Amino acid sequence: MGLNLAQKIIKEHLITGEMAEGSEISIKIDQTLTQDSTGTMAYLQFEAMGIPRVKTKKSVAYIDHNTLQAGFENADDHKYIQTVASKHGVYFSRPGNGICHQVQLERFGVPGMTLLGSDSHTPTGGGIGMLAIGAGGLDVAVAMGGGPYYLTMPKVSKVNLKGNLKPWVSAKDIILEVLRVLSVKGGVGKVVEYAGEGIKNLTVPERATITNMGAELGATTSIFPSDEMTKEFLKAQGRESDWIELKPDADASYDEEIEIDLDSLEPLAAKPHSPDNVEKVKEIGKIKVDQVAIGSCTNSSFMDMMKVAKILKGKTVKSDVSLVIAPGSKQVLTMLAQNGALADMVAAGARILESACGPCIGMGQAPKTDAVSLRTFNRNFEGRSGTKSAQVYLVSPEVAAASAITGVMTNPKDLGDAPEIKIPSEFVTDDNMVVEPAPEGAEVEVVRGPNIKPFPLNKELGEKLEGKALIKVEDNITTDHIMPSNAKLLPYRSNIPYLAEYCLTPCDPDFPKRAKENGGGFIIGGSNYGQGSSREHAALAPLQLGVKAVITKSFARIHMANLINSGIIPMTFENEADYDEIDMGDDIVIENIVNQIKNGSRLTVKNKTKNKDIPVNVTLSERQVEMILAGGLINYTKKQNQ
Ligand code: MIC
Ligand code: SF4
Repeated sequence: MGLNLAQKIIKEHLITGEMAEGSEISIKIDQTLTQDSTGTMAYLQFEAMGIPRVKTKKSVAYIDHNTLQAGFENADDHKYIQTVASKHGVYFSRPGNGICHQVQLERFGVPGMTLLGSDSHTPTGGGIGMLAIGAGGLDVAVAMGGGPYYLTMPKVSKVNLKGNLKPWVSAKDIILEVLRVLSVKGGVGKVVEYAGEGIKNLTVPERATITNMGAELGATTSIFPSDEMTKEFLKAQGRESDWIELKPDADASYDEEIEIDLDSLEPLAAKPHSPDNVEKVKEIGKIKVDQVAIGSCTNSSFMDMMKVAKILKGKTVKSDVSLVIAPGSKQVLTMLAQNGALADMVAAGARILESACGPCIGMGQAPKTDAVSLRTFNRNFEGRSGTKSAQVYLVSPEVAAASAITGVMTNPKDLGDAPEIKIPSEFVTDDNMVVEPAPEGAEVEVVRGPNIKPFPLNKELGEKLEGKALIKVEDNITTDHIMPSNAKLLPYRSNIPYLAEYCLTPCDPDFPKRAKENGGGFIIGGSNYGQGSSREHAALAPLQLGVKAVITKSFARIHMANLINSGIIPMTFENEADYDEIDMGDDIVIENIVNQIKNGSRLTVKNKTKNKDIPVNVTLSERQVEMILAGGLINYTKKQNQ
């Protein structure tokens, strides 16, 4: 039996384990990326490992998230990242150079290579045929040091694209349709591989929109083949020599297959407050719009921006709509400036933001109370925009631009003929905003501002775990709930004690206080707990507050790995109905836990308040068992090196 694309790249990079679905494997990582909101922690952890120089083919540190300098904190973190990167052999992408995923795709991505990034949208690189995976900062630090990346051998799902997109329908609508079909849990444990006639006409940036938002499926990653289209893109980026052809074997098999008919696809939108709450734009109707935001790592390519510019040209943004546009990279912004499209946007009344994440991570542009905000982004979790009552809809650049002009949610088909945008045969390439690391052995002073605080470390697991159920939350809790991010909190990504004061506060403002008063305890959650971002702060903040274990119906992949890395035990109810058997405030005990964990995956949790034994599963590999016993990955590594 032949191999599919994902299996081929995994096979090439396999270090340990068997490529049997569900078993733990480890792979070699060729490239890493970090960004500034997860990067400080990743480099602090890298430094703690004591490895002088990164061992990857290329590691890049981006500054793209914390770009509001309301105080010294972000600027301090940037200086730390720049100096620590230089010292240890990491390229540094300066603020202004663009969003990590967009720049990585344009300038560094190589088909067939593996990329590990401390950001959940790292799978953007799948658009160019990379096996690109998002992970916690500590896993990325290990990979930078040349260590393997451990993951569960995924299933591979094939998404067969049939036909061709009709005018005004775009790549964003494809991924929204996949989300509608599969849901935000549908990709867990899977790689989503795109195939079929329909992929031939999709350009690399369009493919990247699709693989980017595959993160919202909970997938390990998403990937396209590397074909003529990929070659054209790399050639236009002046990197034709990086191209190789990559496709699945003709007799490759897949664990599941879905088909999407591009011909019948229509403009779609994800309604509040979940990326899979998808409906046709024409069915949602002409609701009044207050804000439109165009950009983010999902939709900020040159072609996306050109579509927007063409729609805006000669028009004026409706008087009660605020339109903000953030081109994804310096390359994109330069080209828009050179060809006049930027002038068309500005003339129409668009507010141009720097090439960075910006409003996507709540760094400015919080909408007004109860606002309807249309965004070309990838996440519309409640409150992520900075305004809890805002109604955020995720849409394509075409729908966004059309609606900015009319002031109501608009099916762009109503505008008449669609503009024709061709991918350029040559992009403007100038990597002058990427700083090369200092030569090996050179003296580099790593600058640490007062904002950088030591991160919490867990202890060896004791004989018994005991404490209160500190909080009980429902299904699909995101890391934005667990560790919110906004303009006020992002500056503290290197200060866990401060951040911990806000842990889970969107669910319950008293959680941090209660956790501290009780000396820690347990979190009880529903299914897909921890979906969304890769931020390990969503594990480190609970650790700081003394959380010992999280008991849920199921976990999202990256968050579960981050919990284990921190030595917090992820447990799942054997019978989902037992979720009802624990209430907030109940006293919980797990006796003899070390032996229980060593002897198998089934543990007994005693709810002392209700006098009830509840069976839970702790599904860990042997390596993860050792990590939990040692109190997390750092303690485990130290122990191994003793
Ligand atoms: C996000 O989109 O939520 C982020 C901000 O990029 C995160 C990373 C972070 O929390 O810093 C992600 O997606 O991993
Ligand atoms: Fe940045 Fe938003 Fe992309 Fe996260 S999803 S990397 S915040 S643009």
